[in-house]
Amino acid sequence: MFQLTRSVTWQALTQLRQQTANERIRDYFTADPQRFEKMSLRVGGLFLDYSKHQVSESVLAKLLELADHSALVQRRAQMFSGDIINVTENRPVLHTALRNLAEGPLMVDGQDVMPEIQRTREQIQRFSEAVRSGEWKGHSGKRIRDVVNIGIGGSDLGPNMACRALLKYRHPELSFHFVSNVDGAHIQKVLSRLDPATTLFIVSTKTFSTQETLLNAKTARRWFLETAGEDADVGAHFIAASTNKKAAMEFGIREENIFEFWAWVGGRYSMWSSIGLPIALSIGFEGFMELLEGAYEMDRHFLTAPSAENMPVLMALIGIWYINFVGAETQAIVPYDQALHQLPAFLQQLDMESNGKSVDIFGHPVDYKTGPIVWGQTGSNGQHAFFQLLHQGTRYVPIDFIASLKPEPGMEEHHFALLTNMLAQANAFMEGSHGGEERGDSQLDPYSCPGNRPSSVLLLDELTPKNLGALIALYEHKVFVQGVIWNINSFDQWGVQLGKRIAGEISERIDAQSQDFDASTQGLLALVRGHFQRGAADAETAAETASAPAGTPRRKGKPRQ
Ligand code: G6Q
Repeated sequence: MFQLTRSVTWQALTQLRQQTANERIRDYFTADPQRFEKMSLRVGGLFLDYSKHQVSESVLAKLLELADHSALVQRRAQMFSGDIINVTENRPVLHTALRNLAEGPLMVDGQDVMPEIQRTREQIQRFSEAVRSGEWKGHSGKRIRDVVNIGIGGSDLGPNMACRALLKYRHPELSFHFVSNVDGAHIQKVLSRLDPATTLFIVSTKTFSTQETLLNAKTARRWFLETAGEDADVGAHFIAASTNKKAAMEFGIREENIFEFWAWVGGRYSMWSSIGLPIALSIGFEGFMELLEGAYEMDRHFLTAPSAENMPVLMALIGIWYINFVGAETQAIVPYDQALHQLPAFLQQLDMESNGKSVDIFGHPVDYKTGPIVWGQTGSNGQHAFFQLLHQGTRYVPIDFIASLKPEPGMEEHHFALLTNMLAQANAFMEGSHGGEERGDSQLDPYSCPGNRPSSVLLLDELTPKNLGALIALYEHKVFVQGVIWNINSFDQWGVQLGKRIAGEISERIDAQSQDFDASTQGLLALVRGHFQRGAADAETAAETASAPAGTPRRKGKPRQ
């Protein structure tokens, strides 16, 4: 059986790491004045500079060999053509079909999926145009002014991030709100500002069974019925994006207002589907199509460019270098663009849910690190906060800086400051500083920043729907390539499913006082129970147990009543 870590290329990369560990990135530039030209590339409106990495030419060549020896070409072709690559869920993975703008059929299981994708696109177009023009009326004849997306995880983060990123393209008479958390404070705060007669709720849930979303949707419907309409009016204010038509109809949503999508669209890859409806409502259907077009262009690039010139492949390989050979645990995403402030959260889910796996596609445990911890915040804010650790701390954190070049009219001075701050940081992370040198003391000291810390700079010509589409598709494919090289399934999420199941079981059994749970969970449940059904008695008992010294035996037999 093939073992990645025993492969010749992997071993060679391990050795290369030992040989190059003390090399300084800035010396690569001295040795090769062409490094920036060689290690940067453009795809459409995106420009990537990957020259400030601790990656020498020989390391890069070996990383490319790793990609060549992987199943990348085969698995990429399989993904785009609808083969079942999500093996644990027995599904194809076809978010790329949602933005396929080519003519011709795409056969999955003997069926062309393009006509139904096209039908849903047309439904999104008709509906978004009706709402935006005011033709779609609420129950009392007023036009819609507020749109509330109720969804969580993959049914929230994509449209949420994109609507915020593209805020400047938003319809001036529509406002958008995203409710995800089951904490009632979230929906309460949103509802408190709304007029039910002019509000449209989109219940976004692939399965129509996610507890948080259903509870928020019920609360919204109750609020609507208490403050405005009757049961018969619900249809004018509630629509759904879901694969589960039956459950959506049982909720009271009219069949014609259920926007379909398919099991082969993973939640975190679903903003290109009906889950992207808030985007179409906000920026218009044409803008939504531009978003798809940007992603489609990135798909074509990913499919056709040789690995050495392939943006997602290069980003994936550099990530693998840091994760598997340098030992970095995390990857920072730092957009120098306030409109992209939700991007780190979106990419965190995309990457960590996809590649947070520890068995390979055959179910065997892997003996190498997989997906990194992805985190981040906008610059320049981060400079005044967590950047300190990145400059002087003991961790090694590769950074993706992301910005758009074009300033907003009237904001040139701000934009110039924003971009120069970002470039200054990328430079400072590489160069470092030697406080001691400045004070005539060559020793490393508390004033010194060691430098040699790597970053990529990703520049968008402008933050347009098209460039955003390309940017998101770029990261989707980066994650995919890493998953292929690690030989893991990037498209299931059994950890998320476990959370959903256990939450259901715990809430079902809160009354039954089941002993199926561990002592800690039972003790804590007793505290919770005390606040809901039967007063404080159980809580007190639980608190006694909780405060008992370690080693105090717990009562056996029937759980406490
Ligand atoms: C995404 C995950 C997860 C999912 C949510 C919401 O890939 O599967 O984040 O999107 O749990 O699920 P529903 O859309 O089914 O409500």
